[in-house]
Amino acid sequence: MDIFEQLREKAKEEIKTVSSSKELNDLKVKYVGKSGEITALLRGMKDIPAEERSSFGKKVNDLKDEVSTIFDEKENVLKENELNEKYKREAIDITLPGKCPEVGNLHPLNLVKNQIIDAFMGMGFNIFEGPEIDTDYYCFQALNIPKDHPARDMQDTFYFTDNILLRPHTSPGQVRTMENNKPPIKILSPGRVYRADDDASHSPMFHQIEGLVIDKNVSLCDLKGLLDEFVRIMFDRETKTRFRPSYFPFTEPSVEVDVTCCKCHGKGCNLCKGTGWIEILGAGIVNKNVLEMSGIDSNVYSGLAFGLGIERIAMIKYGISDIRTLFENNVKFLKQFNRR
Ligand code: FA5
Repeated sequence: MDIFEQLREKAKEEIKTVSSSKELNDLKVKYVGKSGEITALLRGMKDIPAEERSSFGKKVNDLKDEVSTIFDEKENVLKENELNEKYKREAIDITLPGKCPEVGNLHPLNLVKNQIIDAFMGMGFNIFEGPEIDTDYYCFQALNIPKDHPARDMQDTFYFTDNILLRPHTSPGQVRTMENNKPPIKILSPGRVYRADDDASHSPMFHQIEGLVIDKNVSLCDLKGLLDEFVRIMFDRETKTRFRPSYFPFTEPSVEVDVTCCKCHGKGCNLCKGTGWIEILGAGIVNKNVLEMSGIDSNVYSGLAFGLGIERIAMIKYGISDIRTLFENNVKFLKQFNRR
């Protein structure tokens, strides 16, 4: 084999073994670069006899072209392989579900509060929000609970001074509304209330919604019809109500309202402590003393009032057995109430 053939075969063999564009480029420099082995042949032309120089030069150029073509072909193959590898690495499975941004949702207490408000707004109630820090007069005295009355013990209370306290119920809203409005009155007063309570069904801070209707001839019958309809809207048509005689100084007569347990439907279970019933609110016909103290003529007007605990309704509706779960803000718990 002459030098040309030897170089051609050597280059071909080496090109075959190359597996990346970088290696191929290095090899190209080695053969056809400025100081490459084939280019070196041209520099040696001065030693070739003059009559052979032109055919030698042609052979070198032919070899250079041939080897360059092999490099180009190999380069195309390598580029295509590298591109295919890149496509494989970056492949996207478009059938996979997309990543949704996390969206928050309403706290279960707000969900239930809104449902309760919607139910009563549909029956013509308006909203009045009273202050969370209130006076002894509005929290107790104007509600027919004088100083040292034993009924104050039912609501063990947080005081700032002898006269200023965190309201223990939303009933002061009744008084403020009656003082500032003429009958007919139909209001709901939602808000936070505070008591020195703390167990699985009693929280030191909880939420109530007060309802008050003042008009001519308002009776216990109206109260029963109103609350029956509310229970049917909030729970389901199968849920029954039970009115138990009770005592509140600001209503006469007074009742407590129970609903059939949502878990056992009245059979008796751990949630309803075996009774089949769960208490949701206190209510009654507004005491004449309260009407008079607030400037309403009790010979012309009568009224009904009720106060319900939002946590209690949420617990019944969603089968929550410990009230504290509602305030721990465990995200796994809260996500269950996402209504999307
Ligand atoms: C009252 O607070 C009366 N003001 C309700 C009322 C209004 C009666 C108008 C008559 C007329 P009671 O203390 O029972 O009543 O509380 C009402 C509701 O609040 C209860 O049925 C219960 O659902 C809820 N509740 C009471 N204490 C707590 C507590 N510590 N934690 C969570 N919910 C409570």
